[in-house]
Amino acid sequence: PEQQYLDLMEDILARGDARVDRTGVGTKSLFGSMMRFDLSDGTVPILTTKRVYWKLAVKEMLWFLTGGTNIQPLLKEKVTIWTDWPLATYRRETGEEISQKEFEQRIVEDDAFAARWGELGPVYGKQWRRWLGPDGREHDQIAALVKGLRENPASRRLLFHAWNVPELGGMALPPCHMVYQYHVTSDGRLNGLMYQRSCDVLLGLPFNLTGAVALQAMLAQQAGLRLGEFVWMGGDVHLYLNHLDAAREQLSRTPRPLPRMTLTPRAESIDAYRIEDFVVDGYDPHPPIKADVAV
Ligand code: THF
Repeated sequence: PEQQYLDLMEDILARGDARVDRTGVGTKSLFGSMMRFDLSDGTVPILTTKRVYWKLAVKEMLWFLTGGTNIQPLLKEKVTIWTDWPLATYRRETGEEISQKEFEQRIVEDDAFAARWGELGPVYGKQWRRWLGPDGREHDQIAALVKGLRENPASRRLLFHAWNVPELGGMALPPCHMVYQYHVTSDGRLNGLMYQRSCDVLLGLPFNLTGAVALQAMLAQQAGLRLGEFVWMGGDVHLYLNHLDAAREQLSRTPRPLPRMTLTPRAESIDAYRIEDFVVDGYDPHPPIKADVAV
């Protein structure tokens, strides 16, 4: 199963179109890709060819589910993967040469500072939990999804979406993993599909896969279903040019068996999960591979 990821990486190295992207770093890019992971045996695509900090990815997913869009709660949980964007804004607007550490500390300790500088705009959490309708009413897509899975499992409308066109301009970054759709089989298994319009294969994708399967496991538990398949689909799928050596290093490694993820006995709602509820067994990865994120 992990081989699909390595094949994708190799394919991008071999055939990717080298082009200049928004960040100015440059990428090698392919368009249109799919991977499928069978979750029914308990395994999850937490990659083994490098260490994936899966708790960070699950904490990020739990933060999305809170509906939050400020990085302060993430930083309180020691998740620093979203700091770069508010930090760049802060430096640009104030001209102050603050270090990342110092900026993060101020966000954590100073609520007013966090409110002013830690906000990402109406990103994932806002759209998932509080999509604003034209009549001023807010739509909780996640609550509607859980209800749909329980009451109407044969539905073909079990999905949620983050590409809220009129609000895109206010977001620090428009959503990358923008649609999640679910499907319940006749024997009570939950299949999930995530569509990602733009995918940083080295740094982002391992996190995005982990977050998506953690969400699928929570949804399955809430709806009394077992896990089926997870399908990932990518649009612009790329390796940043400063990640090519890291990718080659990862490709030189042999995948090990995927770990298993279980949830401790049932949280009473989709909002009640904590990081302690996620148990990953048999995770024996190769060493981490360091790389810088393009902002
Ligand atoms: N922008 C870009 N260029 N790539 C992305 O993957 C990405 N995201 C989110 C938003 N914009 C993006 C941010 N997600 C890491 C992981 C996920 C991120 C950003 C950064 C990262 O650096 N991971 C390191 C470890 C981090 C740590 O230890 O704190 C790693 O080695 O995995 C995709 O959703």
